[in-house]
Amino acid sequence: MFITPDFRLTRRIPFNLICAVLLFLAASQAVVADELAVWNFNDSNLNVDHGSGTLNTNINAVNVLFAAGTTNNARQGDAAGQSLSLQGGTGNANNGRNLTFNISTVGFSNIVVSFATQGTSTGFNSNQFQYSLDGISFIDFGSPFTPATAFGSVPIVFSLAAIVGLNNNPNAAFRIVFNGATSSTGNNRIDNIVVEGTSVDTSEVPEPTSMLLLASGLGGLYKIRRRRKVAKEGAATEGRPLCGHPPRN
Ligand SMILES: [Ca+2]
Ligand SMILES: [Ca+2]
Repeated sequence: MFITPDFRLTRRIPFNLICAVLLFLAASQAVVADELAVWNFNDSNLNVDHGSGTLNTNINAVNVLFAAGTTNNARQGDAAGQSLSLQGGTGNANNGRNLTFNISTVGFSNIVVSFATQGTSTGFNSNQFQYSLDGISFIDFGSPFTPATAFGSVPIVFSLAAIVGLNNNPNAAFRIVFNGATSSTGNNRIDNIVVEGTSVDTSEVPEPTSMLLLASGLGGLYKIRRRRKVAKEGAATEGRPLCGHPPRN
């Protein structure tokens, strides 16, 4: 059975669809997910490797080492390279000490912190993630976690979207507090620390030029529709049959 296409529908869709796509593109300019800071430790130091931020630890320097890393949670094509390796230290002196990273989240919301980790049987097996709104006072987030014995492929992820105080905050900070080490050489490796957010920077709202292009595009579409309307009215006046069914106005 042959079905005659409904020309009213097929000729109306492009205009509505194109308008919707243009409006979506304009709106999407203001929402861009981004990595604020990434540490891959491949250069065997605590300096940030992508983005900006600072990373510090009060663990005894002799117990801050670097060992084989992983591609688990790696970004921007980073190789496994090295990872940070933190030891319990003599007399397990490093229990209760931490790794702290400060990152400005200005222009971003929906902050997410993630990293890959593994630990030996006598390493830190009870680690607490924390966040700070002022870089001074830290608040527990979630329950203590125990690193797996191997990096594996699934990172530890803390989604902080509900902590609105972390949005657009120049003093945002995060911390991992290590506990549970039972030997001096027991250790915890950490690799590919990533702090991400969603851009809410109003400077990314479409620029005047973009808005002009959008407006001119919509104006052009209006003119096309207007010409079709005039042609339709002219054809009706002359009593000529129309090809299919023109758009309803
Ligand atoms: Ca690495
Ligand atoms: Ca580095």
